[in-house]
Amino acid sequence: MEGADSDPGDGAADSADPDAVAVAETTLEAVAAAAPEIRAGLPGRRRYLDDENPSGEDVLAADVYADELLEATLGDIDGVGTYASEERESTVDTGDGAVSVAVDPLDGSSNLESNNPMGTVVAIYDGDLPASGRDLVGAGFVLYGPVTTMVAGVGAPADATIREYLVTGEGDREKLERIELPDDPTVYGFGGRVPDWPDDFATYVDEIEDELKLRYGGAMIADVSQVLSYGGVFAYPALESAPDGKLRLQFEGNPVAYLVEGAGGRSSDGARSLLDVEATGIHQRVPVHVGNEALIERLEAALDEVPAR
Ligand code: P6P
Repeated sequence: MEGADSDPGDGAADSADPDAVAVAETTLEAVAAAAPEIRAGLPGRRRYLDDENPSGEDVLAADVYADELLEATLGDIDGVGTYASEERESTVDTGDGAVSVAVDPLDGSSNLESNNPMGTVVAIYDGDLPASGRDLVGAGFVLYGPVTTMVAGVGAPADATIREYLVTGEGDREKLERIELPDDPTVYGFGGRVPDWPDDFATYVDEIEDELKLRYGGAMIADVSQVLSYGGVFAYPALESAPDGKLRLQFEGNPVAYLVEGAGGRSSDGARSLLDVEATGIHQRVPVHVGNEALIERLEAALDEVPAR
């Protein structure tokens, strides 16, 4: 199994508790180890259950399967004291560890029906939940695409080196490239419906849509993977019908902000880094915008007054 993500030469995670960083590394290894089993369980679990998750979304058999597998796997890790999931109303006490893991077991699971990419997102916080993104000591996502990959980093947000790994059939990680956002952005992808976008966001879209190619696939981590590969911007913005947007801070916003900022980009709720958004609940929603710094700066300039969060 491979060593820590933060290369000593890249400013190893010395501003986070080394014990918590070690737990983060173990957690990411465990998620990679579970990935082949999650992927193998998808074909037979494409049916919807007569159930909703705490965010009121329909639940697939695959969501429950991945959630239960991850709780069993991650809850056993020494140092992990709390397991939280998008699929569960409240946190699960898994022991006396100081680290909390927050997972979106299958981000974009509605893509199972159309056989489009989806993934598993994990955020590893040093402390109790809900937590600020500044308390992250690691984050990553597994992308179930044509091949299974993981994008991950460990350490405090400012210290993390973000890398891609190939996840082998045995659940090992083969280190690939360090990820740095390309300077010249190429793609954009925005959630919601045009009539539901506030005027200020629609103005921003008008401004950039002739410069970039539309890439939106309905699974945040697949769309963020496009941004990490080609440069650009992904957003699930505030909507007229949902002023806090759709995505959850603890399970989606914070980890992708950690990864994109670690890759040299920026994140924003419309006014500030997602990592600086106050944590008020484990299922709190937040508008998510991540990508190249210049595109995020133009977004923040285009938006009218954004409420303090
Ligand atoms: P919509 C998946 O359900 C998810 O939480 C994110 O992965 C994705 O970005 C978004 O919702 C897609 O939402 O409204 O386009 O189906």
